[in-house]
Amino acid sequence: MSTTWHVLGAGSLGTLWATRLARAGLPVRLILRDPARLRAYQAAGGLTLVEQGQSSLLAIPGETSTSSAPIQRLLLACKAYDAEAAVASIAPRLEPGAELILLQNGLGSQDAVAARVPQARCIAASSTEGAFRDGDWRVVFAGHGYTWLGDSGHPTPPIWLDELAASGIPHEWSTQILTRLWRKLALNCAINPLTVLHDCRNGGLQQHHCEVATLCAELSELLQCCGQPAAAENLQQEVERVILATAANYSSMHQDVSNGRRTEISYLLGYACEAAARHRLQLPHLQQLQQRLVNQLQQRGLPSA
Ligand code: NAD
Ligand code: KPL
Repeated sequence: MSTTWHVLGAGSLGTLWATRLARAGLPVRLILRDPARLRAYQAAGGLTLVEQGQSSLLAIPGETSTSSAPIQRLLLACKAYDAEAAVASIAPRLEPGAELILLQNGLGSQDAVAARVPQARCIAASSTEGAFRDGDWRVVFAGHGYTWLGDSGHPTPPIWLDELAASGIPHEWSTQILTRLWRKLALNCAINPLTVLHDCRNGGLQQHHCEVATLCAELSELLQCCGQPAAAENLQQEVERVILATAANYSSMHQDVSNGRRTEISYLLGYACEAAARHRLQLPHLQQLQQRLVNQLQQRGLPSA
């Protein structure tokens, strides 16, 4: 009998994972915020995945965090700023040796979660897949990509990677997951805040080449200083490549701001600036960028942390 995949967070990535696992015949249960959300979910009859214009409804069972069933495997699919509280809400249900897969972008939330549940194995993930909700309980699979998974404390891969393969979830076990997370953080710090400040698509940053280059130089210095030289390699080149490859897209932070949603700033630029301060590293452009972004968020009445 396969271990149940508990998925906490029925947003874009949570739905993308839950539906693919369930479609492969694996046992999945969705953890929802409260009884009202659970009732709404049950009324909808399940989660819908829209892929290449085709919709499929998967009747995945739902529950709230207060259900009594023990949890052996949990996919944590909420935003970084919700991760610690979400894990605290299910912590009493974790079985000894439980495994958590943390899908949060940026850095900082993974350590906070691990400190909350020292009895569990925490596996961090870095994903380039793209999905968005086009309605309640519906997700559109927008961008094929890859998910790297790893546990910086224990290099042994978990036994359930073959279940991801069976579900068609492209992935790779990485023994250098921290390097992957730092590299993605640096990319996001070099691109996302500028797209908000210049109110442009990623491609619009081609007009701000010098600003991007200066940020990449400071971010590379930070990565070196934090013991992540591999994450610093050719950073500017990769940032420029991503700007070109995603020129027509709005960055995730731009989308959050323009939809009046909270951003993950504290786990991206905020984390980078705190790390610089800890190392007594002067990175004036990165610090200015953070201040400009905070001002912009405050002007719009959005949380700046
Ligand atoms: P989302 O906002 O679409 O979904 C998060 C869900 O978690 C929401 O439905 C929210 O209600 C739920 N949630 C929060 N706290 C909860 C709790 N205590 N109990 C139950 N549910 C709770 O977010 P997303 O876009 O799926 O992003 C999740 C993470 O994945 C983020 O860190 C994001 O940066 C990262 N990511 C997303 C994408 C993408 O394409 N969407 C791609 C790569 C990485
Ligand atoms: O990950 C991204 C995002 O928008 O969050 C990219 C496309 C790489 C831009 O930083």
